[in-house]
Amino acid sequence: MATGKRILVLNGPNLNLLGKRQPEIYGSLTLEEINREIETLAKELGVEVSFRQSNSEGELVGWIQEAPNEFAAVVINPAAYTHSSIAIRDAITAAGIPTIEVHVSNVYKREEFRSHSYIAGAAIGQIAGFGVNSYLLGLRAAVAQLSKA
Ligand code: CA2
Repeated sequence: MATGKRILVLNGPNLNLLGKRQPEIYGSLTLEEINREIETLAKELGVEVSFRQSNSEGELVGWIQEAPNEFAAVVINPAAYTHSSIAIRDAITAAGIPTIEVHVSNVYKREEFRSHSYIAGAAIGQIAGFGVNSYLLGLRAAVAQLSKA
C-alpha cells in the first residue's frame, strides 16, 4: 500500500483540449498551466503530485487500480466519464484510497445529463464550478483527508 503523501491527479477525455477550445465554458488555461498551479500548491502543502490524462476509460481504470501501490489519494476530473462510467466508479471503490472528484465547470448549471455523477458516490466529495481552483480545492481536500487518517 501507499506510503507518504503522494497524490495522483487524473484527467479524463478531452481535457487535453483545455485552453484551446470553448474558453467560455472551460477557461483559458491549458492543462499544463493548470498542472503547474497544482504543482506550486503541492509544494506549499508539502505533498508530491503526479499528473496523468487519458481519453481512454480503460487506461483510467488501470491507473486507478494501480494507484494504491504508489499514491495515498487521487484527485480526478473524470470529464464525460463522470456521467457514464460505472467502471471508473468501481475502480475507485476497489482502490479504497481517498478520491476527490473535481470539475472545471458547474455541471449542475448545464445540460440535465451532467447533473448525474456515477463517481460522486465513490468519492469523498465533489468540487465543481471553480475553474482551476476546483483542482486546487480538490488538492487541499485530499491533503486534509490524509491528515485526518
Ligand atoms: O467541467 C468539467 O470539468 C467537466 O468534467 C468537463 C467535461 C464534461 O464532459 C463534464 O460534464 C464536466 C468535458 C471535458 C472536455 O474539455 C474540453 C475542454 C476544452 C474544449 C473542449 C472540451
